Amino acid sequence: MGWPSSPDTEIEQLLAAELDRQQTGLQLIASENFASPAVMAATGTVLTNKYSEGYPKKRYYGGNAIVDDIEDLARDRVCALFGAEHANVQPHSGANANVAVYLAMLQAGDTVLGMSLDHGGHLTHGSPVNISGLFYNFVGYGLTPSDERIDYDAVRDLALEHRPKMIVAGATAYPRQIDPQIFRDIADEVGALFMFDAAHIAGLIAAGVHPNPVPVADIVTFTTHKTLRGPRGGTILCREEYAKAIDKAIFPGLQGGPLEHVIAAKAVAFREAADPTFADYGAAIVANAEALAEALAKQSFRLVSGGTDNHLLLVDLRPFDAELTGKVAQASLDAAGITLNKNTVPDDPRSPFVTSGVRIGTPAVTTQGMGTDEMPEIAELIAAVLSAPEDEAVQAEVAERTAALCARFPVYPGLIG
Ligand code: DSN
Repeated sequence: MGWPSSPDTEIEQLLAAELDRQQTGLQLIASENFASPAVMAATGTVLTNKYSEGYPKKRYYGGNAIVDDIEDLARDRVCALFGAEHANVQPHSGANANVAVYLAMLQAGDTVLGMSLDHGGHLTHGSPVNISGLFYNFVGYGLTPSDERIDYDAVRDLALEHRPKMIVAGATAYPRQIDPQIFRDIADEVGALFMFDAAHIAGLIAAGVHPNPVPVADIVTFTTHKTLRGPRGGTILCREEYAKAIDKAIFPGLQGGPLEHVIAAKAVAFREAADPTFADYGAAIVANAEALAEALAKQSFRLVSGGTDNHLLLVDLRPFDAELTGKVAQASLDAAGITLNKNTVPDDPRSPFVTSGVRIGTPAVTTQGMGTDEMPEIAELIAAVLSAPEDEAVQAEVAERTAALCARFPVYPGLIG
């Protein structure tokens, strides 16, 4: 039996609508990006048909000689990109990558230091509703109130007090550079393992814009679809001594068959990130974030920590409008074609479903070619909407201006869905 001959018009229409949404609106979610046509093409290949549990040369099913070459290429490329000894490119997501590390390196109940979610960490860094917080004894560290930067002294004090088996660095809503060496020194002082979750900044590291944690961390995890601009998925890099345990934790510990079409796309993305132009891209992401921060500050928004030195800004809305919540801001900006996410600010009195802030990222707009000249206009559009968050006429007018701006920077010319 063959496949149905009629096209799936329902899905076709939805894909076309999503392509239109992505191209006519501003994509400012800090963890998103536009993958290259080559990356997207690799995900749509016959590799989706193949089962390949195991690892190159050690598979459970036949027919994997070519898949082995693809996975080896992905592993070699990512090791070369970051200077790593071993890579596992099979994690389906960053969350899976992190949980696999815990499974490999910890026993249930072990103590781990991680950045608190409400200070910019991640669910998998010990949130009580996540497997990390349910199975392990995570102790949270956070920011110094005065400058809203990681309180490294407190990290050291907590490490000395709790003697963790592992210290996790990395964040999802932290606009500043993270110093891997300070974490390494603290981990060494207490005999802990050091894991760096580089999900948000992997692209900035590959571009040479942020320090590479690989030489000092025992294990580095990241997603491939954020600043790194690859397909959705995760990767783990580690020292050779942990390779066996990490591989075993991903399969058979946590996952089944790897997504080899995604692994091929990861290989494509790793090659793209090794291209000399990627360094310019990484620098442009940060320059745009700085310019956007400056422009938003001029519109009376408060930037957590006073600004940024990575790809994201955390905006405290309260000085702009004490009544305006992140939830309302996200919805009204969405209606104007500006996509970002509500986010708690440090010590936010509002819940994570409401929040007093929004998170804004520049990786996607930078990919489409916007530069520092466009950032004041983006800040102006955001301010116009948030000055009258319930005003549908303002939203409609800004949606038109947003579409006009985006039309000058087409992302996928010729693509129809
Ligand atoms: N969802 C990602 C982010 O937006 O930061 C983290 O997993």
